[in-house]
Amino acid sequence: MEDLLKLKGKNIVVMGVANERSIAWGVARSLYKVGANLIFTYRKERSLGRINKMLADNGYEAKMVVECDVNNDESIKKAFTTIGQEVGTIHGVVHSVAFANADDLKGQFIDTSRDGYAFAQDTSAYSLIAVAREAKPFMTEGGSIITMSYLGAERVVEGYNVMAIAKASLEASVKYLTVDLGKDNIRINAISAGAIRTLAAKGVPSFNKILHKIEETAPLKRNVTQEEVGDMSVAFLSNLSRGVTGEVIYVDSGYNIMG
Ligand code: N5H
Repeated sequence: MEDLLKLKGKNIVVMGVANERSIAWGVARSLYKVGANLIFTYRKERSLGRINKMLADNGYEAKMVVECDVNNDESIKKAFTTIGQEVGTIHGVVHSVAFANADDLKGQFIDTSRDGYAFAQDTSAYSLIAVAREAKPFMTEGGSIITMSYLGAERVVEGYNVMAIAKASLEASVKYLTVDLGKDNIRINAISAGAIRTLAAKGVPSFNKILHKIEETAPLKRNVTQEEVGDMSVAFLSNLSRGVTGEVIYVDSGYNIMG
């Protein structure tokens, strides 16, 4: 049978696995199904422990697990150099990382602090630019980069506040990065995932209400899963999407198109 995906044996870097609920873990599971080699990056020691346990529990093997603090240029450079030297060629990167101070997610948007704004931008949007820059020298066969966004980048979603501005930057960064990466046949796209119960969503009081509204309103009348985002990610990382770059695709049961 013809291999349409061409992901077997390809080296894909997955950034942002914190636990089983992480979207990045959904992407990893889908990538394992199609035979990719995975390299994970983590920031917290606690995440490293969890990743190793999750790999063992599921009988998966990672090619590498590497420390990477996306707030630090040196750390990003070191991580990708280490990966590049070990695996040779990087074929894809999954950027599934974001952070905003809890204080800036509470209360009114107008009260967003200068530091909190900068930190959310740095972690959630600038990090993609820095990662693309450091991955590029090792993506010598062309490749694909994906990042995770959310509807709040486009529309006012109550409570998303400082994160919304960071995701708007992230989506614009995807578009601007296409030009520099395109010369080397590297594509970059974003997936705008529907609401999924992850660690990032923990402690959000309105979260159940949001999930309910989606069940009622979305054309598919249900919420989406990490696996569904994972499968769309595989499409974006694979040869099937070779003519697509600079897109934001919604994996949200169609919720975003409803009036
Ligand atoms: C409208 C909503 C609900 C309200 C907004 C949620 C925003 C979440 C995004 C950020 C990334 C969450 C965040 O940084 C939380 C931290 O302040 C505290 N949490 C942590 O430190 C945990 C332990 C670590 C693992 O978190 C991170 N980020 O490292 C949006 C929701 C309907 C959808 C949603 C939840 C979107 C999204 O961007 O994740």
